Amino acid sequence: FLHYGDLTDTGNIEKLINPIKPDEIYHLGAQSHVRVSFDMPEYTANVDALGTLRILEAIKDSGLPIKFYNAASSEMFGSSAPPQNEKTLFHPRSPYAVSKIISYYTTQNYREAYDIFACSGILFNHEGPRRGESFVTRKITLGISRIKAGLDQKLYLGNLEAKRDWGFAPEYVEAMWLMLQQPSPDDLVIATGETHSVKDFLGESFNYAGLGDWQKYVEIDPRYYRPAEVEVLVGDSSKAKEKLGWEAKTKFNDLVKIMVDADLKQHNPKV
Ligand code: G4F
Repeated sequence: FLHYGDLTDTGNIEKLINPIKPDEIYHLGAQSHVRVSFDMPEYTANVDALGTLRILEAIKDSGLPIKFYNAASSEMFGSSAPPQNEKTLFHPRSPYAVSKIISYYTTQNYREAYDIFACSGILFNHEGPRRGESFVTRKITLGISRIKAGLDQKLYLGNLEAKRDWGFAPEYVEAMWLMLQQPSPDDLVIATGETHSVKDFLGESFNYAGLGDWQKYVEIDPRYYRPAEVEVLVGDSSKAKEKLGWEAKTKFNDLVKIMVDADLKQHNPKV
């Protein structure tokens, strides 16, 4: 059943939790765009940092044995050297990352102070055909399908040198669920352990779509640069492997194929 809610509205969250009496809460709500967080830092902090606090307060006050999953983020590691794991120091590079660090420590604090079964998943970038259209992987695969359909001639992007550890979202959702099925709550890194640049994604996807050299189609638009960038993310999820038996199955090349195929179907129904 779809209930309406708002992470900035404390009373509304309390009014939802008490009658629903959920066994588990997967808290994925956020202003999740890193670039946008520089334009709307206060709103981002209100939703991403205080939103988590509001849910945890409501859980505490309800007295119900609710298990809580908090979506933390690999962005929290920022400019800390890779590979990044649960012991890596946070060095945030955006208002989004700072807000996620607050949500991470709030979750840890409610676990320790009030014995709430509360975990944070530190998920590295997870992608797929349902990825929002303004995130770089989907922007590229959607751009390819629009170029192939004759709707666009160019694709405008920002920093192509950034490297990310890109995995397949459905597998990451399974990891979230597994975290709440454990005997005790813990914080875990979820990642593939591989890293690729935006340029690598362009090369692989344009080639797979049969368009050839991506450089013929891509232009740089400085509007997409960020005031501070996260250069390299590579996750070490060996703790998740040991505790959950979880490992990423879909690696970079297959992820690119899944996303290109899905978007080509959208604009080229015969493909
Ligand atoms: O796809 P992105 O916007 O993802 P980003 O910033 O890594 O954040 C995503 O993953 C995080 C997990 O680590 C989540 F917490 C967060 O909510 C979000 O889902 O950008 C990836 C890289 C960046 O370095 C960016 O500068 O791609 C670069 N990039 C280059 N051109 C671009 C573009 N990013 C976007 N969105 N749009 C561009 O045109």
